[in-house]
Amino acid sequence: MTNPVIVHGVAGSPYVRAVLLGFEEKGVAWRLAAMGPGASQTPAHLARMPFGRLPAIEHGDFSLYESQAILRWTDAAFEGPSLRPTDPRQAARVDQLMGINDWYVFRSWASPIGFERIVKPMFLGLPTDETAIGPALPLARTCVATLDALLGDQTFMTGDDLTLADLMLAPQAEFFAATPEGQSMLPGTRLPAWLARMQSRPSWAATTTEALRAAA
Ligand SMILES: N[C@@H](CCC(=O)N[C@@H](CS)C(=O)NCC(=O)O)C(=O)O
Repeated sequence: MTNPVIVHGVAGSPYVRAVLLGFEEKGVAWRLAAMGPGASQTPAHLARMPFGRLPAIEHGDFSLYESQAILRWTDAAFEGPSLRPTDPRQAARVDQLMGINDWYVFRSWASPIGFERIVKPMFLGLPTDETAIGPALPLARTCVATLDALLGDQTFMTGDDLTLADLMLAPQAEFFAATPEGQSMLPGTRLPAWLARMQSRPSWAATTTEALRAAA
């Protein structure tokens, strides 16, 4: 497969990074079609992704949005190491973790906490709204405790092998770990060591914000 998957997104977005990690781990060629500020709400992007979120991908005449779907398609459509176990219980655990990512991790670690602490002050020039963070702290703590318990002493989230669950969760974890709330909640759990294992992979180095900006 020589034509690259076109990924519409921005460098630094955890969801965009999750799908890029999937392409890297499978050895699939991709190209980031970098979007500018506010571009997610333009008619051109809304035609690709009616909910105005990132990423959306195109491959030949096939287009797709929703990161879980993109990751599952990537795993099923391309050669390379399998990123979803065949064992039904382990596969169910992967699906559970991907659901936890979308429903609980994103809604606390990423938005509001990461958005208020990192995106607003560093990228939008706006002050952090402290009142938005407090209500998210209980859910953020539940996410930390739950993911730590599910990880346990395993290498990856569901066992010895890297899966789609690791690829979705690790970018969110790195984002959260850069906030004061993450720096207070994560130490003492097994999550920092798991994140370090993810950060040591070649796929991680190939998808940093710096690497994406250099390739643009
Ligand atoms: N359910 C979507 C969520 C994607 C999402 O929320 N992406 C964030 C960036 S990490 C986004 O689009 N934020 C709004 C924006 O950047 O304009 C998916 O799984 O792809």
